[in-house]
Amino acid sequence: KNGFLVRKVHADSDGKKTPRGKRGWKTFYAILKGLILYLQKGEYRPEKQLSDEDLKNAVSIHHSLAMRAADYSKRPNVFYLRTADWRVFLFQAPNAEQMQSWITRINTV
Ligand code: I3P
Repeated sequence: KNGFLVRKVHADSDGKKTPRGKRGWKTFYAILKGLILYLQKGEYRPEKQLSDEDLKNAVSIHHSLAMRAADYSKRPNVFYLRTADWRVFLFQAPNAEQMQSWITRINTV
């Protein structure tokens, strides 16, 4: 599954709150391949190679949990992703259908 997602980093590994200055929303082209969610920056081209920075932003979704961010009302279509190492991301999808589709795909790999 691929598509644009806007990401906010809420907690770093071990659940420690991400410090101010690193909590802003950023747009990525997301590519879910196997157990890795790749987050590619910049304009999307199918043939584009992942940069070193893209690889650093990649998230393992093994033993992760995605759920609708029912308590987050500043933006629509936002879901949480909690990873096995207790990082927490918020991702905003372009619409409700895409949000649900990402949640289902992440939780059923
Ligand atoms: C963050 C940025 C986020 C905001 C976050 C800020 O600043 O303004 O948009 O989250 O608030 O810390 P920075 O880019 O300097 O990290 P919201 O959009 O959810 O308000 P937060 O610290 O209360 O999460």
